[in-house]
Amino acid sequence: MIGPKHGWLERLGQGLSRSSRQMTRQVSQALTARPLDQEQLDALEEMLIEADLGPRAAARIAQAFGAQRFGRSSTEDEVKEALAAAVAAELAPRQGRFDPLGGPRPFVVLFIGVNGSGKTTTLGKIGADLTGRGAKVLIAAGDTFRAAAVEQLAVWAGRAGADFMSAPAGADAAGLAYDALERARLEAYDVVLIDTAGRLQNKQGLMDELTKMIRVLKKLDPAAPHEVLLVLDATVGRNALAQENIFGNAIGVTGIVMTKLDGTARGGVLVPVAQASDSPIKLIGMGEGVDDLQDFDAHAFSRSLVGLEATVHG
Ligand SMILES: Nc1nc2c(ncn2[C@@H]2O[C@H](COP(=O)(O)OP(=O)(O)OP(=O)(O)O)[C@@H](O)[C@H]2O)c(=O)[nH]1
Ligand SMILES: [Mg+2]
Repeated sequence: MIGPKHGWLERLGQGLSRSSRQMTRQVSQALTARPLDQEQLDALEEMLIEADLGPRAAARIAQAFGAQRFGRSSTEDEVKEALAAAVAAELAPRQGRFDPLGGPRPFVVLFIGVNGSGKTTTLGKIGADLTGRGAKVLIAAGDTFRAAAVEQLAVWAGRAGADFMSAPAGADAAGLAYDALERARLEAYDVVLIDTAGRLQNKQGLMDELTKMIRVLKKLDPAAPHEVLLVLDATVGRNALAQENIFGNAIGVTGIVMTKLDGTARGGVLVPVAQASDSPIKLIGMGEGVDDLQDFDAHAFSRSLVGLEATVHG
């Protein structure tokens, strides 16, 4: 887990405000006008699809909503409460826990995803959170393709007070990953965070490199990497689904991080991604700052997504 930051519920609500406006602008008006009928339920389903929730979840949420409120008149808050409950029912089974200090040491985390999705930023936030909680953290710049990537990561490592390893541009990323884990074992690190490239010459080249990184890590520790986080950018909307598909099929992903939920009206896309993926949603990114990463809480997320004040599920 990520150490809960003060005011994270407010930040979640604020971050998702564009998405919640998109979700509920038409919905609330349409559904409070008269007692709920089939025509309104069909319109609701359409609107949920438009809000990127995907056809299957949209159909189920509309059905669950209808089961609760059919034939009754509703206030805006009643609409939102019923919608939040229906969305939470979809997401709760897809919520997972990122717990790098609760497993074996050193705990190895690999960050993968297309270029610009937020891998390096997410790694930096996690590094800072872990050192802040007293962990001994080693960060490895496994993106050896882009020189600027190493510098960007070095800044995050410095800020976090974590140790940092890099290799010359163009060096073998798998070799660096191996060296990092070897050092971490010798020097008793708690966690090793390994960044990767988002783009190489071609897609197959990237998948081959990631597969090789995982293979060489396993030579040192058959259980490593203990976590393979696929980082997806919410602002690309339904494109995130295609990315989940490609990486999920090629690499053994263990958890999803959905980033940039603060900068988009398309936060609803988390729902179809959660359902398409074999691995749960573990973390969400709500901004560029060091504190803008949260554990994924399906209940709080669902409430914020429909514009209700988020609460922690009791
Ligand atoms: N608003 C917002 N911006 C974010 C978030 N996460 C990352 N970013 C920004 O997105 C941009 C790309 O993030 P990076 O972490 O560099 O992405 P990357 O996946 O490492 O990209 P490559 O190294 O090119 O593969 C940066 O400008 C980040 O500050 C987020 O949760 N919210
Ligand atoms: Mg990067």
